[in-house]
Amino acid sequence: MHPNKHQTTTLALFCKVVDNYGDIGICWRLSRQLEQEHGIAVTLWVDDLTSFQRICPDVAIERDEQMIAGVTVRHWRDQNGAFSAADVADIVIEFFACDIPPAYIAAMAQRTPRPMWLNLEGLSAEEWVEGCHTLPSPHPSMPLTKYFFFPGFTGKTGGLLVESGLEQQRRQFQSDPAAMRDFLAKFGVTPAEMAALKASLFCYPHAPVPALFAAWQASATPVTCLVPEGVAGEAVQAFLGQAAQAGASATRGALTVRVLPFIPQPDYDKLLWACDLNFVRGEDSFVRAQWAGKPFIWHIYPQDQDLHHKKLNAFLKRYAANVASLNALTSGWNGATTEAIDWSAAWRAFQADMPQIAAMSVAWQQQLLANGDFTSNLLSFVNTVRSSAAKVTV
Ligand code: TRH
Repeated sequence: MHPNKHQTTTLALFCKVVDNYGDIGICWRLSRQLEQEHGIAVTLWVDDLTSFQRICPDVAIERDEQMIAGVTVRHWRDQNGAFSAADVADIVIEFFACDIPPAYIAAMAQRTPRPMWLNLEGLSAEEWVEGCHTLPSPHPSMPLTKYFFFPGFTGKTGGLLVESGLEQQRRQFQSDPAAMRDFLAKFGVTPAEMAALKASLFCYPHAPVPALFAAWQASATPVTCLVPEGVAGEAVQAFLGQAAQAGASATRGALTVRVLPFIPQPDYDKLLWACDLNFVRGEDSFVRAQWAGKPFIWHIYPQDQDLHHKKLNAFLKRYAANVASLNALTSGWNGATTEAIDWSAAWRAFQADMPQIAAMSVAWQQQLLANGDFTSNLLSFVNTVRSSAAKVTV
């Protein structure tokens, strides 16, 4: 529990795992931060404990209710639960418009005072986000209002998830070569592999990994690619000539590929800090790569009709408008360009720009931090709505 506060505010966060690990990854970070930094009693309702366990090995998948890191975790099995007004939290959050159980919504309408109800949206750098952030949506039949809350890259959005001690932890880790060495050695990374340019690889299965591997193999300087088990399985297996299981590794030309276990979330953050370059995807690892302060290449979650290309370009425009090599490699990685790519040339150009990109990321972080952190912004918004509702009642 937060040392200075009584847990007077309660919050229920409903998380439906659509696929992969980002939904629960984000909800889990948010839950922990609400509890640890704001003293809020959080209940995290999650429908898929197996995915949760992969990023948080403390999760017992057979349990209906458990307490992990001060957060009550409830297995959200179905929509049939029975709830009364007393079961409803002060703040109710649904993640990515997941449908919370009808009986819970009915109980929300019966509770006095009404809970603050928020829908947390996905991250996008597109401009329309600013216009939709914090918009109210009255329930069609019940006396309830839901508010949309968006993460984002500007001061007119909710900002990004970032824990208050994160920057200091990262700096401490990155300034301690022995800690970084021990961390990587735990996963079997050898001293020679550590001495090379280290790149972590997390992407969707359709990424052009074979083309990148070929460019790295032909690289003038050695590259170590660290890939968690289950990521880019086919391409990694083809490179290794054996099953892509944790511990497997092979070297061809300048490239060594090593398979790591799929690691707990805090270790994944450290992996990003320990590498020189990170390939990340989706939303949560994408944000963490920005806090790592290292060059990164984003593999965006694919959407129908290539809608994600717009989203990708909106981000690149804000983040890297002036760095041609970063734009080129990212566009190629995401299949967002019609031009044929010479991967070796694209890699060489990007590698030459890496010091400049790393320096640029410091200013980028400052810009993001100026927007405040997502969790505090969310709670300030809750307070603002509550105090204006109180004024109306008076
Ligand atoms: O897993 P993702 O692709 O997740 C999501 C979901 O697909 C979601 O439905 C979609 O809306 C969203 O992307 C855009 O990628 P993401 O968001 O990076 O989440 C991965 C999480 O897994 C993140 O919290 C880091 C964690 N992780 C580990 O804990 N250990 C690991 O070894 C790795 C590779 C990741």
